[in-house]
Amino acid sequence: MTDLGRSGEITPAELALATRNRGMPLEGMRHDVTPVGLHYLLVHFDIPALDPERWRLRITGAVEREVELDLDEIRSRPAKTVTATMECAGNGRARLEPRPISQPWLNEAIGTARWTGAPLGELLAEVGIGDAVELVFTGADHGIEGGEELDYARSLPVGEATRPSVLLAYEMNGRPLEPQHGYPLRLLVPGWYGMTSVKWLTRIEAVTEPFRGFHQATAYHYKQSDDEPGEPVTRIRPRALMIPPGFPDFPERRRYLDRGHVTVTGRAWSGLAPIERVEIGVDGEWHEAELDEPIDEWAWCRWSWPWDAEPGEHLLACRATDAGGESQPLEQPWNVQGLGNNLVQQVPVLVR
Ligand SMILES: Nc1nc2c(c(=O)[nH]1)N[C@H]1C(S)=C(S)[C@@H](COP(=O)(O)O)O[C@H]1N2
Ligand SMILES: [Mo]
Repeated sequence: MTDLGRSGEITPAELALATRNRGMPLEGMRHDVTPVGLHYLLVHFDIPALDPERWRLRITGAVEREVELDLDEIRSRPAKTVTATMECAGNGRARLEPRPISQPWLNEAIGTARWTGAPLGELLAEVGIGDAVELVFTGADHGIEGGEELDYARSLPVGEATRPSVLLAYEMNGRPLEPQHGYPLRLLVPGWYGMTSVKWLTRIEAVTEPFRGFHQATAYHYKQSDDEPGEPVTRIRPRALMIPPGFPDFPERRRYLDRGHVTVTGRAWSGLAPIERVEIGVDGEWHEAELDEPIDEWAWCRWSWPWDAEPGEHLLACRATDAGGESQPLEQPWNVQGLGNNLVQQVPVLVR
């Protein structure tokens, strides 16, 4: 295995997805907060063109009081800023063999942003959601997926949706959301894989039965075959990634570096529990990295490890463990949709 994942023909559909959506180049991990243009991007259908003057958020369904809010009304509510690491549930998909056909991520579907918005729980307390079990979040984007024509929509149990860090976010890194990241308003659910944070939000519906829409009940499930229901994908599994050290060649991106002292650095995160430990592997031998404090409750932490690099070919690896004891596999389990693949990253390097 190399750092570039599996071979096998890339289909035209995968290539089209890969050119529309982008990953964060791993050297972007040198920033605590990812510049917006480096943050990963995933859009299923087309980016909607929403006029902020005409745009409204409707809160409907099993609520005591239905409301329709414009952007100024949401922006004038008490605001909160949360720095959160977001990761696509499909990150690592292109390493699976056989490779599920969807966005072919290797490692780079990640980013950490400072999201500002109105806490959702406070708004829900005002409209009253008495006997609702879930909230359904619908985006303005529309398309066909799984043979159905639909809007992008996902639900969350009430207890998760009302956590204090869950935001109706209108700013990313101190500026209005860019069109591709959900302008004018998106949901932000720290700790959960990215599909939960619905962009271009137009409707929140309180429901008394679990939502069965495609993006909730069929997509985003861990399964071994298409005819089993599988387990829903929820929170982000632990992962550590390193900034590949040295310099690359083009176009193969093999890594080269000079012998002697090298500080190997990267980031680690988990949506399940705080990161407790990061280990660095050199040719199969593991060493303890030094871990910094996370930059916010739901954001990644920086780690570093001093390496005295000897000439020759080496295989570097890194592995995170969180406070719940969850870690990363060395052999990757496969699933139909290619989700939650937090296989240990391996970076072959040539030391001169
Ligand atoms: N409305 C809508 N929301 C969406 C999506 C989408 O296609 N439409 N993609 C989801 C997925 S799969 C991910 S990983 C994140 C990506 O957020 P980003 O592009 O801002 O990084 O948005 C989620 N929210
Ligand atoms: Mo995603």
